[in-house]
Amino acid sequence: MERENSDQLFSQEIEKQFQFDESVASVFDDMIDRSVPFYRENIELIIKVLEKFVSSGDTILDLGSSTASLLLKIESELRELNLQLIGIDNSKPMIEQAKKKLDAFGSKISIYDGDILTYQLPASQVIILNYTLQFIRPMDRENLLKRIYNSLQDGGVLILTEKTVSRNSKLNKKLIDIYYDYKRTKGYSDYEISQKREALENVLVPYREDENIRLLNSVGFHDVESIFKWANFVTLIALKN
Ligand code: GEK
Repeated sequence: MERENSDQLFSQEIEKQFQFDESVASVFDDMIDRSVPFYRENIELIIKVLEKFVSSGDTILDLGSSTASLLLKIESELRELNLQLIGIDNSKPMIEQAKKKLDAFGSKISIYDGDILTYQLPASQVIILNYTLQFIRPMDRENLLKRIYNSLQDGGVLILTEKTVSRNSKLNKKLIDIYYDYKRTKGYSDYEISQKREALENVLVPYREDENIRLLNSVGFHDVESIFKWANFVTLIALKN
C-alpha cells in the first residue's frame, strides 16, 4: 500500500530535469530520509556540534532549509538556548511545506523565500549548508562561500554536507554502486534509481572532498575537518578563527 507523502516520483517515466517543485516538496521528507544515508544521525551529530559552539541567543542560519526539518530539530533539542533560527530557500513549495510544519509545531523559526546567492545573509554564529552547495552552479560556489565566511562571526563555524565524487573512476563507480544498494534497501527500484540519476544529471554537480576543502580554504576557512563520512557523502566543519 502507498503511504501518504511517500516518494514515488521516479516510478514513472520522467519528462524533465529535477526541480524543487510542488511534486518534490510534497514528498520531500520521505525522499531525503530514504535517499541520504544517515540523514537523521547526521542531524543528531550537528546538534552535538552546536552544543559546543553556540551560546544563548546566537543566530543559526540554514541555507537551502527545504522543509525545515533540521531547524525544527535544533529548536526542540536546544530550546533553553533561545537561539535565533533562520532558514532561507528559493523554492516556494518547500517554503510552504516548511511553514505548515512550523505552524503545526508552534515554532518561532523564521523561514525566508530567497536566493542564497543574493540574499543579504544575517551575521551568524553557525551557518549550515546541508546537501545544498551541490545544487549551486559551480561558477557561483566560491562567491557564495566567501559571503558565508563574511557573515560568520569570529569563532563561528560552517557545517557543509555534500555528496562527493572520487578522483579514481573505478573507486567512484564502486561507491556509487554501494549507494544504489543502499537506496534499494530503502525500497527504491532499479528503475526509480536510474530515472532519478538521469533527472539529476547536470543539476546536482558533486565535487571531490578535497575540492570542497580547497574551495573553503580559498575563501578564508583555514581549519576544515570532516566530522562524518559514509561512502560518497561527507560532512565538513570549517572554522572562522
Ligand atoms: C535538509 N538542507 O533537509 N537559493 C536558495 N535555496 C536553494 C538554492 C538557492 N540558490 N538552490 C537550491 N536551493 C536540507 C536539504 S535540499 C537537498 C537541502 C536535496 C534549495 C532547494 O530549493 C532545496 O530545498 C535545497 O536547496 C536542497 O538537510 O534535495 O538533496
